[in-house]
Amino acid sequence: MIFMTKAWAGIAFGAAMLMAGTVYAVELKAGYSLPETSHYGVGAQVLAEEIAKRTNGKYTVKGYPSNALGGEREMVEGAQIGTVDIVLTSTGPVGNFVPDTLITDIPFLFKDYEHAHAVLDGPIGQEILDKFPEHDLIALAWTENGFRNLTNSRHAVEKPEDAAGLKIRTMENPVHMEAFSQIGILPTPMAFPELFTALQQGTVDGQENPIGVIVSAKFSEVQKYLSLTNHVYSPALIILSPVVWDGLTDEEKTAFKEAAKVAAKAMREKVRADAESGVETLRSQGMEVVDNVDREAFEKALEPLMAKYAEQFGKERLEAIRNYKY
Ligand code: EAX
Repeated sequence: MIFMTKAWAGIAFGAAMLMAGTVYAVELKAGYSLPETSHYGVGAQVLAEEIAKRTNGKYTVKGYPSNALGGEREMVEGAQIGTVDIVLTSTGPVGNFVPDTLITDIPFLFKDYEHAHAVLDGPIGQEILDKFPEHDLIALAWTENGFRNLTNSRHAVEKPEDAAGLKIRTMENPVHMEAFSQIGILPTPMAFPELFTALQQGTVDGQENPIGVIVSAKFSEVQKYLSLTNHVYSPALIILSPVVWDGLTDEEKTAFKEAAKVAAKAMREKVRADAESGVETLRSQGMEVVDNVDREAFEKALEPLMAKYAEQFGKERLEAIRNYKY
């Protein structure tokens, strides 16, 4: 399957469709990086219900949690060639495929959940989703991973100077790596499936993720300090393979998009609930929580990068996001 070309995958999918016309429903594989109990699990479950309902059972969705289909970068690659049908993923590695998403990964860009939702669900977000087909991917909807927070095994981090010198795993994302370097952190890009072991063995001192991810991935077992940095909003996407998309009727395409919107909303609600309850959970599991983080100092430390971002992404586009009315 791994070496299957897109054309072959298309033929195989076509054959499955013919059978669907007679007896079988078409089962789509939906991969994600966290357990079923996570926000991604909620998203996959709701997506499955909504797609089955809206296509009268012609399509079913089977979830593959916990990186069963590979890390997020591998799953997106799989979607491009049709070996993976659906991916629920953070934007982490997506900028390597669709560079237009990188603007959404800039630290301190979104002020709060409402700001992020308004921008991503509005014309700016839609413009980015429209770029996916040029890169052999279909983005059905924006959804959410959450605001990211720093954990480490060395010491409490309150301000940028405390973080300097730490070896921190980042996602495979150039914007994140650059931002961490700017603070004096040693960024180590790594796929999520390798992260728990890397933390356990001390290959890296820390990592950063939304509270719901830190809870689901059980990072409290291998990390002592949690700093509530909320340094960057981490969007997520529901991605469909173009091999599947090309075989859908117009009505089915609408059904898939509508289903993804419902799933995206359920996922966002779970992210919010986890962020609210998760800090206490992590504390009770023995993490020391730093809640007086000097966020202004972190934002200031990143200022020198902003001129570069303005050049890279366009000053007007950045301002349109920052000043978006919601
Ligand atoms: O999407 O790689 C990451 O840190 C992501 O936030 C995680 O896989 C959830």
